[in-house]
Amino acid sequence: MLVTRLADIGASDRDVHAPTFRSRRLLLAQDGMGFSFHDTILYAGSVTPMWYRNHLEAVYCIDGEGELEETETGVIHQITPGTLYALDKHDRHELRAKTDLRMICVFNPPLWGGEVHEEDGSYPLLGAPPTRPTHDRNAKSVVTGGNGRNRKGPKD
Ligand code: 9YT
Repeated sequence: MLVTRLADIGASDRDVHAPTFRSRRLLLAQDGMGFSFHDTILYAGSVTPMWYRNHLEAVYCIDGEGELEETETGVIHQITPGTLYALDKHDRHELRAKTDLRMICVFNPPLWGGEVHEEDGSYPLLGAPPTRPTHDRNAKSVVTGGNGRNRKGPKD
């Protein structure tokens, strides 16, 4: 079992600052879950165009208010706590935060950490996620400070 806490994520590649958002990455590829799990704050008044060509992403709003525009069609969705959207077609989109927006984001394949948006609003694909046995009863629990201790990187 892995146990990690937001409060323990220190300055590391798990805490990414971008011009329009801050993303704290609680689970990354090297954690072996097959997805990454982020707690992201998009800043009030910000506009973020995105296009995750290489990833599928599900996003669940837990705080704040905003607007999501599907770039292809111009369709606009209101984003409020309890709203989830899933980019199942690698959809181009733009997120406009009316207030600070707190979003829980899940990426498949998982990010490795440190990724920032490329010019087209995508994240690069850095490598295949590691696999781990799903029924290893002898595996030890891991409690991590969240800043990379106890965790393996893509080159390990
Ligand atoms: C929905 C959203 O917050 N997108 C931008 C950030 C991205 N989800 C991330 O890196 O956590």
